[in-house]
Amino acid sequence: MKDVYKKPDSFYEFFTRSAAPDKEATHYCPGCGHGNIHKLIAEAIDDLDIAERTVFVSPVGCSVFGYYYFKVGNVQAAHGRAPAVATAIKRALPHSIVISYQGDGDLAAIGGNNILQAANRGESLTVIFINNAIYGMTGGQMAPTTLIDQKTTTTPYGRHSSNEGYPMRVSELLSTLQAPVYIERCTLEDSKNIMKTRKAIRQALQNQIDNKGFSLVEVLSPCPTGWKLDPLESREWITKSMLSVFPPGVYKKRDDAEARPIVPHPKLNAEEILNAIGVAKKEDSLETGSVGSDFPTHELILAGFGGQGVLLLGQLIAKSSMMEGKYVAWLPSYGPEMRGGTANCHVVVTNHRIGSPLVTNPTLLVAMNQPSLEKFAPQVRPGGFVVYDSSFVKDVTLPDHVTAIPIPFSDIANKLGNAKVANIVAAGAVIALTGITETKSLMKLINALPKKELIEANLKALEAGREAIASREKQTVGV
Ligand SMILES: Cc1ncc(C[n+]2csc(CCOP(=O)(O)OP(=O)(O)O)c2C)c(N)n1
Ligand code: SF4
Repeated sequence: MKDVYKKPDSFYEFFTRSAAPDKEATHYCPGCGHGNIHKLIAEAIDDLDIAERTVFVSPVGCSVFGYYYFKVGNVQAAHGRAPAVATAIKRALPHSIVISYQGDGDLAAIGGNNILQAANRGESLTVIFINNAIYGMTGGQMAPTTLIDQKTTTTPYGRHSSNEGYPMRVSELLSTLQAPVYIERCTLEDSKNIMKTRKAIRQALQNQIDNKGFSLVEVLSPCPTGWKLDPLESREWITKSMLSVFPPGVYKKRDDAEARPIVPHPKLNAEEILNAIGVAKKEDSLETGSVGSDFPTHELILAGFGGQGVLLLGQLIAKSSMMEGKYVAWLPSYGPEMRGGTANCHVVVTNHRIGSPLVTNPTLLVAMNQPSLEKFAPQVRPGGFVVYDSSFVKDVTLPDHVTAIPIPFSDIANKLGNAKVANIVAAGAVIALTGITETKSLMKLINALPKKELIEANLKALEAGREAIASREKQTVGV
């Protein structure tokens, strides 16, 4: 047999998340164990020939960007909810191979009950549990697995059992349950143990291929950044400090476990689903609201940096439209990272019930910064509008089928004496352009905002936004 040294095929050729998108670097810190474990998983997926049917569920934590690396099906789950999301995928697609990849904050803290219930139900999943005894992504806070006396940003004098309890031993805890078929704890302290981890990951995947039930591999993994050690010291710290608290080994292996029968679930159409959950389809499901049938449907995406107030902008438009008897939806979205991400919200305002709050092809985009324009402008539907903050957005290339409206929201807000009201300038512009809601309804909401000192500037900002549009020809917006 010939040894072949190459990047696993289950990885993308380039990892576009990293600073240099044409390079092979990941976003992980030097010496971080996530990289090792990713590689072991990707090699196993290749060798077991399951890439076509694998779904990788990455929740929140440093592993959140799994989808930038694994060339398989990917779903990003809310913090701690990967086992529930994985359960849904596995049950809907019984032949898929579902990997729930979770950190210790994610799995043992916020998602503690999720993992317990999934393990107890014996879901046929493969869980890879990265135990680095700390919250890495958010800057090194205490996790349930943090060691006694270990210093973290939230236990600066060390963890004390009298105050914070004891390190949680997840493998031991879950192995008391009847259903799981395989639970093993491994470590990344040295090459020998990395090879053991490799074997355990393969076993856990093979169990799922054989449809045996719930398997979990816990991996003691270095977090040099959170531990404030260099990569070599981190490996030594696992040996010196972690092994006595988290002894490696096989905690559960049910050799008697038999392949579980795959029970096909009935496929229901929309009406049958509504009946099954007790919501009978009503004749009036498309009844119009109190605004009349000629009110057009507005589907907006409002986007900018976190802190620019785009979520509030969307809330104000939605609430004010709701006060006027329209059907509305407001769906916020911000990156899973703690800071520095973009924020956006989807807003639907219409005269009939809304099936989904998701806006895929907006009638109008408000872009408060360059990345938002670049990301969402291509989605704007033909005949739609792109209103952008020309104080910041300088490089504008837009599809021919949209109308671009530059307004210097931030410069206008600064002239009014407060940069914070740029989002309200945008609100004035949106209202004037679309007629989505009435200025007086929005003024009522502004008057009720908690920051009373901003009321005057906000009202002026609303008017300034309206004026910026007033000079333009009246156009029909919405569908
Ligand atoms: C609902 C929710 N609560 C809190 C956070 C903040 N948060 C992001 S990552 C994280 C901890 C992740 O730690 P861990 O699971 O141990 O993963 P690691 O980063 O160490 O790999 C927290 C609390 C969030 N994103 N969402
Ligand atoms: S903070 Fe820790 S877990 Fe996160 S990438 Fe860095 S070393 Fe890895």
